[in-house]
Amino acid sequence: MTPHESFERDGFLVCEGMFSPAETDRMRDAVECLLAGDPPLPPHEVVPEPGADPPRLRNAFRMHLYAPYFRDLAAHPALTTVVAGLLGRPLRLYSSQLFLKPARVGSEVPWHQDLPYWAFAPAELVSAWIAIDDTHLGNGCVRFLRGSHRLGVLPHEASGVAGNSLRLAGEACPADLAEVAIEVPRGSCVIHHCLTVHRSEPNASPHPRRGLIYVYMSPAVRVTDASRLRGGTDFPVVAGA
Ligand SMILES: O=C(O)CCC(=O)C(=O)O
Repeated sequence: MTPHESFERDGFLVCEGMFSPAETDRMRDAVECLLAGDPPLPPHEVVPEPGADPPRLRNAFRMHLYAPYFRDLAAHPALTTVVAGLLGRPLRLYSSQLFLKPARVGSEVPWHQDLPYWAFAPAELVSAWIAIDDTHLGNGCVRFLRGSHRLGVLPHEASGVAGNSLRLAGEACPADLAEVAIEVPRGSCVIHHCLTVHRSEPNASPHPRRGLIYVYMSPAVRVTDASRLRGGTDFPVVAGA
């Protein structure tokens, strides 16, 4: 089965070891610099971990707008070759995000699809989730419902969770889909469709579980409501035609 066929079947694609240990160290260092305020991110681009003492960040958004390193990394050929194979060219970057899941206090991410957060059509966006740390059941690895990307946009409701304001409503998702927990070594990349239902549990471990995410869009994607998009509507091409 080709990576494309596997992605079409499951709604996600695991690419173990996409980045070398040295590249992953560089990502980790860039994340740690960012957390130390270099470069500074505006307050509206970060979300603290609720109740953490001392304070910890839960999320950062759109780092590529503030830090050239994160902008350049979005165009890394290892990433764009696989993603353009799924979405086509020219490949555009929508956003970048950090899900930092700090040691012991990292909170859950409720079941959700990504597209209901955004204002795009058609549903031809994917998120490339890069593991800065090894991920496993004990530190809140991401979990997908296999095949859920074929269900269309499901009803969501307010979650009350900082950084993840939406969750799947009630019984929106059929219970017979298999939940797949993604345990991968650092440097791996897991790509998921914008309609694939996913979640993660709290991080109970003594180490952070940091995920760096790039969201890419196909050439066909258009904005349906610009007022709902933070960060503007200038989407850089990261892999040309
Ligand atoms: O990193 C996580 O725990 C969740 C990530 C997520 O929700 C996403 O990539 O859309």
